[in-house]
Amino acid sequence: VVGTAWFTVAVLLYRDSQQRPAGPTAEGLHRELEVSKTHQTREVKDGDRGPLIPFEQPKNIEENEVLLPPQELPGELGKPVSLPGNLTQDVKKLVDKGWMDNAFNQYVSDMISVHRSLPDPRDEWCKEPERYLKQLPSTSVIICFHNEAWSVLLRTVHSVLDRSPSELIHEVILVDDFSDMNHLKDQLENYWAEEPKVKIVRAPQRLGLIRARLLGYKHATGKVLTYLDSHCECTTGWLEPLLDRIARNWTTVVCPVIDVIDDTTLAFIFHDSSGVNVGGFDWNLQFNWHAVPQHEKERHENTAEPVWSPTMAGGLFSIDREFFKRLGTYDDGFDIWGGENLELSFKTWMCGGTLEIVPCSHVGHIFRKRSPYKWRKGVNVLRRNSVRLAEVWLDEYSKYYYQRIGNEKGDYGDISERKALRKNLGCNSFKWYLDNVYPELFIPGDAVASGEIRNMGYGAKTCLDSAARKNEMHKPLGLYPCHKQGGNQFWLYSKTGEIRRDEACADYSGQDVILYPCHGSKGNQYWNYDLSTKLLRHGSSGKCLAINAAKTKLVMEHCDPEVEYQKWNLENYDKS
Ligand code: LR7
Ligand code: MN
Repeated sequence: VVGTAWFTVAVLLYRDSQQRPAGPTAEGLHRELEVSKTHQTREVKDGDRGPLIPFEQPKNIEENEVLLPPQELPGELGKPVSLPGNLTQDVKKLVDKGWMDNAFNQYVSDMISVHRSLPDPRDEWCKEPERYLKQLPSTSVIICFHNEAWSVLLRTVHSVLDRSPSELIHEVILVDDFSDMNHLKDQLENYWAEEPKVKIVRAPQRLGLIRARLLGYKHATGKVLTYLDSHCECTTGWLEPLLDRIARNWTTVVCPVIDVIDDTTLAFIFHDSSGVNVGGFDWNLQFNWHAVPQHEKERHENTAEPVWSPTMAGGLFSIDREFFKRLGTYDDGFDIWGGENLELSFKTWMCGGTLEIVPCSHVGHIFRKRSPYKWRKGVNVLRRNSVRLAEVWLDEYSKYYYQRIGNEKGDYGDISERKALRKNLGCNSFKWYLDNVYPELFIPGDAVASGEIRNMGYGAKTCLDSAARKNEMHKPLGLYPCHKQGGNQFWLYSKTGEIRRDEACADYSGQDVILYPCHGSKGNQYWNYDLSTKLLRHGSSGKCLAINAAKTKLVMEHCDPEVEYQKWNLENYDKS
């Protein structure tokens, strides 16, 4: 499941790169030049730059100062940094170790200033002086880490201190979740010894990110709490638009736009506000991104205005401390990673709050392709968290998640306190949430059949099988021996004749039967199932779905109700 989770993150990334324009525009470049003018000199501190690949320092400058021309320092203005091809063996080893320890290019990060400049990604709309309230509450910034790289952690903290009005930063709380890397011990304390705003809290044992955040919460005294991952970079003006929303309404929970910091080059890839996405989820209880839906677009005159989002990604958000408390903070039965983002999203909406993404606020995050740290052995942590989530918040809809995990709930501990919390808060139902906040979501109960789709030929042991994730779109739909575990063999046959899971639909246009994003207009995604013949006849081609004799491949054939390998059994087919 660790693999699954990481896979999903990679998929999210892929999806992002598909939906959002990449790289700065001409206007962006113009803004960059303006930024560089304001960053001509800067003090150099310990840890500012890794010593590994030194660059030429200009001569004749005052001690402790570097003349910028920022574009000549590696990574300034968020530019990509690449290593030369002719690295020595020793350097190569260091580069590999950096990747091993962190699942991103630590070596390259170490070359970049922990105060590096970034372009200002804001829309002009965001910069109008009257945009934000004059009196904003101050925030505790809580950053949890388990074994974070030195330069990356420092850059996160400096980006907060360097790019926020000082009076709005009540404190920065670094929660060390029982790291064992040496640089996170005395070296970290010494580094921040003279910065009164930065406090370090140490977990007595490995808590996992959710309980680590709760430990930060216990120490925090600011009016607002702002959570960040430990590998982020805040951009100019990131904080005011977040605090402004909370100042206007204490039950509003806000997220910045999460820009991508490339895991290889550390390039900061920002997105303009017209490309903003909102959060959703699928019935595997995995978070995903969506374009802003039409009904939400219609509420706005400008794309930079805050948008309502059904869910949050999880790591980067601000919330009023009292509101967080009222919502019962997080479920402290959640371990290590996952599910807490949906828990907080659902209860924010269901219990009287609003969740928004604020396009004027941009924070970068290093997206990784795998989890670099240890998870618990012998428990499926993510599933356990998700079952707790489903039991407490999903009402009768929890069954759709359980179908996806073969109805194997496992031991999920005691949830009575969490149920009592929900009851005492008098929260709305999950149905209310789906109807009012996330009407776009496909509800499996609206399907005619749900479960495996089994071919009747060659002993009737073969099922449709695909992970059906974003990066499998346009690839052939697979086959595998039926296993009765849900997962990649769980399909829905919709009222409109789609064979689908989440947003992937079986699609045939004359070549292979592939997965394709569901488009809802029948055509190549329309399959007519005849319960008496058990044939699945394709709409636009009139051919029938079948398997080859090796049971390795789907084929489309002239329909023949006499052959077994054209017949299919759809689980839980609703005959009414
Ligand atoms: O045991 C742990 N203890 C920790 O303190 C495990 C992790 N952590 C720290 C870790 O060092 C990091 O700072 O917790 C933070 C989050 O862990 P990541 O970076 O491994 O998580 P992620 O970025 O892959 O995952 C996203 O989903 C998580 C679900 O539990 C959390 O909500 C993360 O905060 C969240 N990250 C984001 O929302 C950033 C954008 C990603 C997207 C989409
Ligand atoms: Mn992260």
